[in-house]
Amino acid sequence: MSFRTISVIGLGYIGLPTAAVFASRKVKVIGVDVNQHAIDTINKGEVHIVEPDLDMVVHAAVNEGYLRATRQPERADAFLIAVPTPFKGDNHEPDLSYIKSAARSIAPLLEKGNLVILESTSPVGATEDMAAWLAEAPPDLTFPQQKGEESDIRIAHCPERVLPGHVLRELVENDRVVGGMTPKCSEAACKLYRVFLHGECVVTSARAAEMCKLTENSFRDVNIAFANELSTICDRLKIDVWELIRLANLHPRVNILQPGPGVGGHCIAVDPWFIVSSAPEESRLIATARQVNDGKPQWVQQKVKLAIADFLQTNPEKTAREVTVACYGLAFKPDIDDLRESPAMKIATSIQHDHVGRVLMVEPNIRELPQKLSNATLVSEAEAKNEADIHVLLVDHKSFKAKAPQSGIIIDTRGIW
Ligand code: SAJ
Repeated sequence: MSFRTISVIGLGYIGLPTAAVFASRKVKVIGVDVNQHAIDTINKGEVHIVEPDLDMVVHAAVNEGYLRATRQPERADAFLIAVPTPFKGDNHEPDLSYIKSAARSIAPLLEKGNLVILESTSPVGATEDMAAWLAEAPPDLTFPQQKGEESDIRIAHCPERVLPGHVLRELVENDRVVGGMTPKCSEAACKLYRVFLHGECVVTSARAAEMCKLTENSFRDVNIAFANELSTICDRLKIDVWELIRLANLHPRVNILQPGPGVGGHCIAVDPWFIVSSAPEESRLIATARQVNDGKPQWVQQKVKLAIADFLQTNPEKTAREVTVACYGLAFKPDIDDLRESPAMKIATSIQHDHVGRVLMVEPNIRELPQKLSNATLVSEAEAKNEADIHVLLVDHKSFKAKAPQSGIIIDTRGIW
């Protein structure tokens, strides 16, 4: 099996860097997306997402003719599906509609010997579902669920595990869990990733690979929930949680993560629900951790309300309308511009909604505030530090660490001031 042409379906935070890295190894890559703006941007050699150095790699890949983006899927030797898998409804059921439509869009193009890899983080069983959707179209091809090792089409799940902000390095260096529907499917997938991979390809079943990815993110979520719970306990007991964690972490077998305003992003706050929804009675700890982390923004909002009340009590000449609140950081984690699923955004939006006085926003990584925050004002860090009465630190961006505000009440959800 040789891979002269690879098609990557979904050109987002995972698909685009993956497509660009394959193309940088001089493999012809066809990127497919439903977003016309993304396609036009990529075909100009530019990027529609922020990730360090990605612009350079995409620019080179497009200019040298190895990467091209299109709306319509085309024939290829291997297809890599990297589309979103959000959840839906109150029970946080996984929404596989993007995988389904990606699978159905490539099914009519499949040819004997093709490899299809699902990279999207998925609930256990999703690769088998995808295989069934792929098998709906071509009547003359066989699939692993029907013919095992003799199948015409190879199918595997190889979850991405890269950290936003470090994607290009981690794509190449991280070990890869490769879950083929059969051993030959795994072998084909490993061969494909070895085009650029420096890490190991570790082979398992598709179901174990699905569960492995969910486990990694649930592990982190549960551990952050422990830190977040400690922070609210310490607040009640009047203990500095940051010092406490530093002290406890001196123990050789203790490694507590950092509390914050909640858990954001599209992975850690989502993936644990896929485990919970497939085994609700057994996933008590994982579900509770989700609730602890999801409850943290509200706890911070309450702290802000109490701080405003305190401020008014010590400054009786002022009315609430004359109190200025500043929020520092809106992104879902430090030193990125991604505001989606951000607990900081949730808190800032509620402050803007509840507070009658001025609300200032400091976010050095964006140029204008999103629509949701249209009643607030985007200002520099220095202006906020000069003008605000209440300072709410929500994201530990590097630039914020230099100096704490010298006056006013500080609510530091990250422990840097
Ligand atoms: N956070 C804390 N305290 C901490 C660490 C993180 O509050 O000590 C918060 C962050 O501020 C952020 C959220 O957790 O709001 C998630 O950030 P993150 O840096 O932990 O993870 P992500 O979502 O950027 O990327 C994760 C990674 N998974 C793990 O580290 C197990 C990454 O490797 C995955 O590829 C990615 O999810 C994904 O795509 O699934």
